[in-house]
Amino acid sequence: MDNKQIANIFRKIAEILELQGAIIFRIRAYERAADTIERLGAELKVMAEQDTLTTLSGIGKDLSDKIKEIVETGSLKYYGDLKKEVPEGLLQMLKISGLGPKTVKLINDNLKINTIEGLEKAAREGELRKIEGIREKTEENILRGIDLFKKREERTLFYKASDISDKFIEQLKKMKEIDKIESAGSLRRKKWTVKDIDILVTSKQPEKVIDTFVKLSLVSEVLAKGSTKSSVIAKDSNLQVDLRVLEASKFGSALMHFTGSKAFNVKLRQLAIKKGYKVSEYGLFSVSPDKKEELIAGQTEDEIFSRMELVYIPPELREDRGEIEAAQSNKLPELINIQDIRGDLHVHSTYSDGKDTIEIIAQEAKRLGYRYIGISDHSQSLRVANGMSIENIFKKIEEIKKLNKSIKGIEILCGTEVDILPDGTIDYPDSVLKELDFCIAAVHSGFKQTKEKLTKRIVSACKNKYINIIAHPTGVLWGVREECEIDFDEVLKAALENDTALEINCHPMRGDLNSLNILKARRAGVKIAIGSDAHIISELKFMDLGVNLSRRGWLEKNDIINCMEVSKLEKWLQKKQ
Ligand code: DGT
Ligand code: CA
Repeated sequence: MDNKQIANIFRKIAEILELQGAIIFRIRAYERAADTIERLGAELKVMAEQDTLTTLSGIGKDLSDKIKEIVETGSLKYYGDLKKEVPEGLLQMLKISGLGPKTVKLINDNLKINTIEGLEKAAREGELRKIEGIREKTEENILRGIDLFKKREERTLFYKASDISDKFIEQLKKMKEIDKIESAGSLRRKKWTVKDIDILVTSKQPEKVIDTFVKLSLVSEVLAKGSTKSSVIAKDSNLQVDLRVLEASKFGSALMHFTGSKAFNVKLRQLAIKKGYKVSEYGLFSVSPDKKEELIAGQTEDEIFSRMELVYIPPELREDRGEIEAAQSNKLPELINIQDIRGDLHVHSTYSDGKDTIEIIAQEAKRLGYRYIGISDHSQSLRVANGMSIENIFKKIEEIKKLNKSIKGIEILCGTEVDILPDGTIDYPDSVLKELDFCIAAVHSGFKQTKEKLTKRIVSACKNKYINIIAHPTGVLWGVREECEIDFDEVLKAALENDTALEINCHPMRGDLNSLNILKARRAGVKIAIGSDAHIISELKFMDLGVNLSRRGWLEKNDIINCMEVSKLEKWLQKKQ
């Protein structure tokens, strides 16, 4: 377990204690310990081994022993026991965004509600606002939180699901009875979130494959087991994994069908009918006037596309957004790969809330094959993220100058992720912005403003001649906040007129812009920056997720500023001034 996971356990303990009405002193002790751990540079695991945990502020003998227990065993008995003391439903209620232990306790004390269903009913009926201390607004927020919670329970982030799917595939590949294996569905289309995992294999011994599948150590529950099909739940997740065993002759058509999307399948079927064919999961058939069907393709997707006179359509594009028409006239975009990314412009260092120094980030970026790396720390107003004072910016510029001389093979660019404040002003004056190699601007507060106000804030940032990129434009946060209402067409117009790029923020919690907005940006001619938003070097790999999104949004190299060579990028960044 890493520091973050340990801090999380302490936060959860504090929440449960608060639910139970424990004395504030005990609650605060756990919260303080979590704060300390989150800010810690060193690894708790190492400190536990060296027995130096009690040197940390707020960590005495008791908490030190608890950390050691977590490090050694991967869990904490006290936490397990504590969880058993409260109804499961109350713990579930704590998972709702914007609903803290104090309010949960208040609701439970007054209305004896201890399930999410009960909470939703009471909120819909306006019962909550009758409790002293709960306003109508709180009730509305709770309902919104419940919606987000349900969505989060129903779907899993791609990056988690793909990890689980890879593990299943790795295990299944060991079976000599399996020939081909692929994941299908939204996972293959690389959607940001997926409902379930669909795995297709070919084998001459389906029953043996199914028998092995349901017994994999990765399985927590078997939902269904047939002779060629089975559904299970993956361990440590809510995720359903479906396995289908197929004959080799139908693998291509089944893969195409179960990859979807549904809208794509429908469109493809219509096209097939126009051509005198029929397409289904069982193959591509020619249909004679007397309705006799003859199989003409099915083994591979290539073969089916080719018989339909379509060039191969990558799964990420199969959403019925014009890709079938484009494939008919060979006008599909040339999608990018991770190798096309020449640098990352959205990275946080120890100058704000990042965990690594600029030097370490630069070395890692170089190892990843990047030609440049942009360090974009938070600005002064964002205190929760240790936003940088103006004085520190000048220190950072000097440090980067020195590092650029000492580290060869990579260019370090000095940037910022400056706040667009609620009143629309930028958190640093132009006199500071102009000293930087590039500027990203972002909204981090005032999300509840009207659509007009929010749009105006972003548009005015686009117009600032030092601002090159707008980060996570819609502010969406998985399970926490929906996309803010902004007039996206207005934003596109301002971005285009002022040579400002919009960001695809790769952080798994964000995925902002979504693929539809990316496609709109591309069609409008607006440039895109793909930024990992890494706060530790291990997160630089989130870039993969942004590349997936860019593919779903039809982007080509020319659309993306961090596919440019460094000299071209530097010219582009200067273009506004
Ligand atoms: P998800 O699971 O919600 O993340 O998204 P998908 O696309 O993986 O949806 P899923 O798992 O329900 O179905 C997998 C594929 O099977 C889907 O992309 C297309 C195909 N499919 C499912 N239901 C239908 C249907 O009613 N008609 C057609 N044409 N295809 C379907
Ligand atoms: Ca699916």
